[in-house]
Amino acid sequence: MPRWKNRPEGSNWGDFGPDDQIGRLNLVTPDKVLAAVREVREGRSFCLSLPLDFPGGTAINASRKPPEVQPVMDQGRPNMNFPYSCNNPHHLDVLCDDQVLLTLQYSTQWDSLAHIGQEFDADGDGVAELVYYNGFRGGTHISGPADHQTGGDSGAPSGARALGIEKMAETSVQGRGVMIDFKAHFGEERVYVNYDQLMRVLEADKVVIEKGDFVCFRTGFDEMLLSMNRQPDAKKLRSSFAALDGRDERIHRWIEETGLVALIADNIAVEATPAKASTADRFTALPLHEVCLFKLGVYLGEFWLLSPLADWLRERGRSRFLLTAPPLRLPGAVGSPATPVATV
Ligand code: UVW
Repeated sequence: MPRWKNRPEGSNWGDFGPDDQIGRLNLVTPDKVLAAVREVREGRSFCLSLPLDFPGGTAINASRKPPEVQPVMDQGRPNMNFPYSCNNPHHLDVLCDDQVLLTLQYSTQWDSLAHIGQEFDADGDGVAELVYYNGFRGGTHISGPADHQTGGDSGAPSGARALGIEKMAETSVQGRGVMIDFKAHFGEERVYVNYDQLMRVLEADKVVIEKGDFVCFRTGFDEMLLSMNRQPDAKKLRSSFAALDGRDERIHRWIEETGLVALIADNIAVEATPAKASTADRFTALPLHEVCLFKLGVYLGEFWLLSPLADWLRERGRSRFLLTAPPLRLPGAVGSPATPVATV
């Protein structure tokens, strides 16, 4: 049985196959990787991850907590600076072994295609289901301990049995990155960047986006966040910097038509949040998340450290680089920290 009869307007469900779980990553062909490798001219690399304990605290998002690193316990003893001689006087080794309680989308991260779905009538029976990219279902494929519609327990373990972040990791996530430098054009001003403004930036900087590209937006948010040194002023951060206007339908069409694989930004959500008001009775709070994750299988990268790379590229009149950015191959997770590398 197909999982859906109705596909959302403007979506590509089924175009990569009825059971596709990787979306636009299908477009990163060997030729695309070779084209990306040809962007490497100086052999210099940039780490595109913040320290994973940034932003710091919970001011940016009350439900996402900073990582807690703890020692692994062995028979009640913490495995930090543990001399093996405690167990065997002949041994010289000293052991450190740790574990972490990690909110996977706290800091530099990827959203998997299981991160945001929608109440949508995919089976055409007149009743909306909880549905994700390519018709995978909440409850059946992606589950959590609570059934929020009935208010009861679901009895199911938490996790994504389809569309999980491991599917992304299995592709290696390597290809051509392209930098779009909003900071250079808009400074620190809070701007909801619409399609016309985006096109003007691309034209001014001679940036060309092609099918299979990973598209990065440097806004300047990363520099301000780092300067706040783990005590973020959320109000100031949220009222500064340019970000994409997720309600602009011409931006939706641009994402659809370019064939880009991912939108990546140094800010909280790639798109400007809160999104502009909608007049519809029911509408998405995160319109670019809807277009990208739910409709098109386009990935979102957030809280990346982009400014040092963007400055370096701009000084040399360049915008393209080799990007290597696998998430954790953690089965069932819906997001993941990343330590992306740009090579130029
Ligand atoms: C939400 O905040 C719901 O998502 P994201 O972290 O992808 O912006």
